Amino acid sequence: MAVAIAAVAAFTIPVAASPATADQQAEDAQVQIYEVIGTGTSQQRTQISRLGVDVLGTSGTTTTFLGRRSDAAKARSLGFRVEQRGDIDRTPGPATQAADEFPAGDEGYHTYAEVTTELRNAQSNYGSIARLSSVGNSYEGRALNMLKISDNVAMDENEPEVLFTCNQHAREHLTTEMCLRIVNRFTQGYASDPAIKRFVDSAEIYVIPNVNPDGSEYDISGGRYKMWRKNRQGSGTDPNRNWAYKWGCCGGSSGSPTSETYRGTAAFSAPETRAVSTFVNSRKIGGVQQIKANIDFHTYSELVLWPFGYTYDATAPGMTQAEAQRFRTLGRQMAATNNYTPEQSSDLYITDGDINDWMWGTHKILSFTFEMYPRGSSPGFYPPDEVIVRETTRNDKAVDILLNAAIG
Ligand code: CXA
Ligand code: CA
Ligand code: CA
Ligand code: CA
Ligand code: ZN
Repeated sequence: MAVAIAAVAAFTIPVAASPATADQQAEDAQVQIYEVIGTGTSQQRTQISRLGVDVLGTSGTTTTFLGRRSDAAKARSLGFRVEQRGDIDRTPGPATQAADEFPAGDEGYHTYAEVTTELRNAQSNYGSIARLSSVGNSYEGRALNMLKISDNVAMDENEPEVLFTCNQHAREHLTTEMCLRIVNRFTQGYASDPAIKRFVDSAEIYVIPNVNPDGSEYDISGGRYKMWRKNRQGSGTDPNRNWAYKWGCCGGSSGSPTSETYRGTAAFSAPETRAVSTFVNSRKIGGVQQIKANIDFHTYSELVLWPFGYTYDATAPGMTQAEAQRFRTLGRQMAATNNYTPEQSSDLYITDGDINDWMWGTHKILSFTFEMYPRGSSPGFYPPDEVIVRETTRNDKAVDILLNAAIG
């Protein structure tokens, strides 16, 4: 409670307060990386995430977050040891400018334009099994590209559907590469690999490589990374706190627009989550949801997560013991193939308005989050492009397990 009041005060008081010096303002605006020691339990990590700071990841008993000096002070006042690690320069560039490339040395990553080109190429090279569309537009007007992969791709066949989503969080660029890996594997492998052919012939696979293209373009604009997480609507909404199932219910998101976990003004106030959800809703045909399974890719921490995020309880209204067991079994099977750690997402910390809770809570879609490489805070969100192949192929078997679960 005290935290929420402080957050509100931070927005209302400065109007009347004596003006801060330029130096003070610059220092306040400067976000820094902090490590909080002694956060080995989900309750402790939830305490940190409830500060409204940007939790970058957790490793053992240390949680790394991005925030201001005042946030570090709040964590200390909760009794944690907090150490500063480094700081971030977010000098803004023009909002809608396309980024030509990733920062020097990381050109192997795909910009939004490069992703679009890849998807167009997939459609033109494999037109009978790959079809490019868009589920809508981002806040700044970028098409939210989606590639469908299936035999008879132009037809809506009676086949189980599976959705892969990537890049809800701007700086999690490795996830976009994961979606491109899925696209390339299932198109290029179709003619030669019988296992791939079986998946493509018996399912309808949807891939959305950039759920948050405005954010990821902003993150790489100007030739250096900005550690940006949210979309680019106002001060930014956290897409993964903006989904409509128990939105804002449980202290797992923030009502403050400058918070890194800002939930937005309403569920689906972000055009990006709204568009993806409208697509998913449209796949409910004759009362039957066609999409059976989903992986939403994030970085980092090497985790396989499942719902619910809003409660520590494994069972809840809409999640029976048998259903929870199904998530656990499937999550563990997938994690056994990529050596990630499997757990219910609230074992990490409480979230509300996340994608998995909505997919399962609203549509009974088996929805997982994969937090990809690395396990710990180095190299964090910005692994060198040399690791892309290794860290995306690492999930091939897990993706196949999910497809098999959907095909049944
Ligand atoms: C997460 C993902 C899905 C449900 C609950 C929790 C973790 C995710 C987040 O906080 O949205 N972590 S991340 N990628 O560092 O932001
Ligand atoms: Ca590139
Ligand atoms: Ca088909
Ligand atoms: Ca269908
Ligand atoms: Zn994320």
